[in-house]
Amino acid sequence: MPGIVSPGFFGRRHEGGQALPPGQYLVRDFPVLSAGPTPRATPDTWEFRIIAETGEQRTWDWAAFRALPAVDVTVDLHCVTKWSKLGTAWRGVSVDVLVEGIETNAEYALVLSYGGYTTNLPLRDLLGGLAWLAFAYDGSDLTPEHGGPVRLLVPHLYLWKSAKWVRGIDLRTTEQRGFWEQLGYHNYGDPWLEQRYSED
Ligand SMILES: Nc1nc2c(c(=O)[nH]1)N[C@H]1C(S)=C(S)[C@@H](COP(=O)(O)O)O[C@H]1N2
Ligand SMILES: [Mo]
Repeated sequence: MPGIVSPGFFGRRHEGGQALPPGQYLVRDFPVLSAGPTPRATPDTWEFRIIAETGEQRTWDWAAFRALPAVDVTVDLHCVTKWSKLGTAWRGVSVDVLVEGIETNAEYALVLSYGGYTTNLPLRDLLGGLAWLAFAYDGSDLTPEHGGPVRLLVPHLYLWKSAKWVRGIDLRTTEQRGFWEQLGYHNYGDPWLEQRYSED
């Protein structure tokens, strides 16, 4: 008899019918992983900037950012250190909304955080409803240890791509590797292909 177990219960299924990418295990808590101290970024000083390869820039302060249309998203998180958390609930602004109308030929993005963390990905992986600037988690303001006031959320890639304390995105015609990518993590980081390290 269909419909007894909600299909959402185990999280969204990948094509293979699995909820968990290879090599991952489930956690119920929400681990904190930061490469350095938690930077002080507060709404009164927070700014977010997109810079295109042409030099065109857009900047939002907190009020302008929060005036943008926001959406609720429920997604699964997969960390390269092998924990996965299914069905996490966020509220944020789609990156599509921020990039809309910017003239660019860029194929690459370098994401910049307060505190100096960076991560890189193809620009198309930030667009088409795949990525958000998240400011709330589980119905509350995003806490500093999880990247508040705002973090990037790119759940289809390993979680190191989801930069906490995000402050900007550079749109680039050439690729520049970010913090973990320079240290030997995979350049793309698809959890379903187990792209953990650069040789994977
Ligand atoms: N700015 C910044 N963003 C970051 C990190 C970091 O050290 N600094 N760590 C990354 C890594 S490796 C992971 S697994 C996730 C962890 O997010 P969490 O602490 O909310 O679980 O944040 C990612 N984003
Ligand atoms: Mo990570």
